[in-house]
Amino acid sequence: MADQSFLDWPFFEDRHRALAAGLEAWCAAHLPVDHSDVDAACRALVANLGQAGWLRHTGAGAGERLDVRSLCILRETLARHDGLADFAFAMQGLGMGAVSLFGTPEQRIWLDKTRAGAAISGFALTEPASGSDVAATATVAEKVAGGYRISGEKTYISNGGIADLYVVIARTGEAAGARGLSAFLVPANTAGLSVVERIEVIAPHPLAHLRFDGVFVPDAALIGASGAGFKIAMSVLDVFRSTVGAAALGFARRALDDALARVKARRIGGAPLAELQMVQGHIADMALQIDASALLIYRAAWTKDQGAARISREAAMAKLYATEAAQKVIDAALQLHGGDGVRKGFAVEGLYRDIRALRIYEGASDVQRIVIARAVLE
Ligand code: COS
Repeated sequence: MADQSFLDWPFFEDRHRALAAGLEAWCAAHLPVDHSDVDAACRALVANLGQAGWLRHTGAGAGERLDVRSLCILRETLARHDGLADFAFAMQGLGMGAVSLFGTPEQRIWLDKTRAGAAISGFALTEPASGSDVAATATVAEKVAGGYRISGEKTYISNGGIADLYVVIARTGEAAGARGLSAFLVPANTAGLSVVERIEVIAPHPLAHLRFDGVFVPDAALIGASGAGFKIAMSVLDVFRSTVGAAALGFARRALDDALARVKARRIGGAPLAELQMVQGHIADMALQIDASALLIYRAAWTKDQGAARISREAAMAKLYATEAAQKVIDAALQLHGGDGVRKGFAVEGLYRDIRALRIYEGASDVQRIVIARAVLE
């Protein structure tokens, strides 16, 4: 059982401790799942997480607010048990983040479905020629009578291929660059929207390249104000970037747990590996990086939950530090496993693949450095 002492920190309320205990019991009974068919596994995970009530936390209906500490506890715990379960959970939040923060009552009806596990969502932001540079978005939403026609390509879209709806960022042209984008809610079965390619990656999950070929959406599909798409996307990322850090933290805690079991059981020269000072040095560094990650993540989450309008700096620090630290922790855990570390069937082998993309998606590490530096220089 991973260290839970962080739940005594002043960032948390009793409801968070109850949430962590309840989810821990659920995870022990239901995870990990079979990953051999990731589409089927993700569909089943969304349905099961929805039925169990955990997906309720991924969205905010009218008069509600996203509780970022709960999101982080949920992601950390799910990731510790099964990376795909964390993915299925997280995407319901990221996909619908714009609706939770800025949606109309009519758009929020979709939230009832995604929060119940009855619909799957995706966030269509990245494009072939604009990943880090959102202001360079080329997908166009042309104003026509009664709505918009969206044309362009989106790539690396998580849940692409299995999603029931996407939030799409497209250029509406109110101004050049960041000030000329808008956000739209687009059901996946809308005419002209197609999956061009399914993308396979080192930690398999549903991922696709999408094409929008004159996709018509009504005026009611516009989320927030026209021209506000960049700020909407950034506000969503402000909330969810700390949760990416939390997922990395969950992976790192699992790696440390497995490394501890290994070095206590495995003997060398007649004594457990754990008695070697060089091994203890690794363990100390791993534990330190885990606690530092947790402090940054829950600082960011708590700050947002206290009502801060923007937590760009705190969220960027949490994501940058926690994802980079988790990579090091997992690498050390793998090393302590010797040959077994790279062998399929050992959790550290999967964690080694699971962690890598977290240093890239929702803002690569160098983007986080830009965000932090700008905030500090201000
Ligand atoms: N919340 C609200 N508003 C924000 C914001 C935030 N977190 N971040 C920026 N803004 C506002 C700025 O205040 C600015 O407003 P004004 O035009 O009124 O001054 C506007 O948005 C443009 O901001 P900025 O000048 O910082 O835009 P840049 O193009 O320089 O943004 C970065 C640069 C790299 C920070 C941005 O493009 C980014 O985060 N990229 C990574 C995207 C990403 O995570 N992609 C992965 C997608 S996987 S889902």
